Amino acid sequence: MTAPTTEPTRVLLTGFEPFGGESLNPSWEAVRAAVAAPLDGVQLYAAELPCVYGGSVTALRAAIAGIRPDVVVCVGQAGGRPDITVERVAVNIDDARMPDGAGAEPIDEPIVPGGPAAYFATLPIKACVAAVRAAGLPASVSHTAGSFVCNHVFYGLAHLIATELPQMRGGFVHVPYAPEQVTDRAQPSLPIAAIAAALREVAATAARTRTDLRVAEGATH
Ligand code: PCA
Repeated sequence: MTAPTTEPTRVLLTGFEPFGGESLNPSWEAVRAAVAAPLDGVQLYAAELPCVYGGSVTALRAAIAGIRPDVVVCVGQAGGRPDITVERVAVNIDDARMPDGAGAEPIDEPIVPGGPAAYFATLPIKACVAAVRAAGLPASVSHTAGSFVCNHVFYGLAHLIATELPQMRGGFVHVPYAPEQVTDRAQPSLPIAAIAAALREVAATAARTRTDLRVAEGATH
């Protein structure tokens, strides 16, 4: 008799193209590395998104339509942050001090006019943080993904889940610079291989965990 086979959970990881004059984006480099080896019980997929407000969500939707993932974890660079940050909330605003890759500089524009002010990630964010820490890497919950393209794509993903794909789960992870980006700056960094290992922990945890840990990970400010 053959053992019953369970379908692997399909997890799509996305990273961004370089922006802000950088020669690489650690999010995409780490996503690429993260999907290069098999992961137990999980089928990993990767897609690179442009650093453009509307275009990022268009590319994300196309990737989701082709891959039909169970879980989506979008990943972006948060230069200056020292650790892997699992985002809790996406807000319905585009407003940043730098233009996107297509030169757009929106001020206080809703991402979805009339949409909810915010969405929460539908991933077990605290379990993901715990898993990254257990792998020996620094991680925390973040309560803002900013109001640039990363927040935009996170909100777009959450809106897609809320309105069209309720079976799918998704969230966003911000990652620090890679060391090669900060050789001339006193800024925190993590090697791409470490970021990739952290993303594999997040993917595996999100795939197998539906009820989050009940531990305090909030912030006082
Ligand atoms: N980080 C930017 C956009 C693309 C990326 O990798 C952000 O945090 O909004």
